[in-house]
Amino acid sequence: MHSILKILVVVVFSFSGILCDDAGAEDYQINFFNSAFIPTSLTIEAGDSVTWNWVSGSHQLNSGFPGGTPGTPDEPGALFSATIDPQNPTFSHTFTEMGITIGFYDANNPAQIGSITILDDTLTFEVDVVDNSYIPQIIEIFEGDRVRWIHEPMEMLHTVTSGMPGGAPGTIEEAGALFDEESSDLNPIFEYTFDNAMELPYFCIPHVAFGMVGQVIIQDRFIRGDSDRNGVLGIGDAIFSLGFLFQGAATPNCLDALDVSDDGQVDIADPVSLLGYLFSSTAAPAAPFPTEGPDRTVDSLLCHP
Ligand SMILES: [Cu+2]
Repeated sequence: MHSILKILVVVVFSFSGILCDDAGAEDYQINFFNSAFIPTSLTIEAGDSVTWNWVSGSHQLNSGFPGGTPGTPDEPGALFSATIDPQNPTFSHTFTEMGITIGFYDANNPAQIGSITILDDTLTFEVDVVDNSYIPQIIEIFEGDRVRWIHEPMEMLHTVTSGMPGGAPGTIEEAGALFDEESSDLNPIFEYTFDNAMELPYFCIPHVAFGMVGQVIIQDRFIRGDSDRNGVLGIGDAIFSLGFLFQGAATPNCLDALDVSDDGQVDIADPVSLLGYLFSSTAAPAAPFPTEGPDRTVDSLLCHP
């Protein structure tokens, strides 16, 4: 630990001036006039925040809608409630929900309604079933993503069967444990959503002997910079990274989380940027940050649980 702290001190002083600024999360502004919000609706990503700014009038900002269903995000004030007036001129909220629209309104003037739509950050990946192969044969996705297998027209009958022949019963390798679907002109599209991180082999029952196998690598969603995977960013993450880089600690399962700069490699610049963010208010880590999410930058780093 002693030598790691020395490295820390050296890197903070040597590099803290040269950090670039590509922030992950955005802050959107809504201005609160006497009887209008501008803008009235926004589309944002999870982890972004929205700030309401007082311009005129006196307002009671509530999340939800007037009369919204109790127990849902539509319930008045379920997510936030704030007075916006000259004494309380701004209010900010960071949205971590995903794939939903959240309403807001002025309880002093309930006709004044707005909404924030938070995009879903999942994707659908396509695999072609063609020429006795799955193309691409290996795909790397994140929890929550979908894979769509598309049967090439006129191609002979195949299957998309999870696991492997003789795979251990009761495990994901057991043949057909998760899915066993015909891929044919009659059933040309099969789609599956992967909710859990794992490395899943799959195969074609008629053609496995000819090498018709594939693999889906489902990665864990993560927070960039959270090297030790405890859910929060702190000096421990920088120490963890330096331990891996310079002290021979075992290779972490989620190397992606260590790549603070998202340049596809883990190097000294990563703990340096993290320390800069923590102690010098320099740029925040690239997405996914500050909430867990997928890394859509194509690189060789993976995030396993
Ligand atoms: Cu086949």
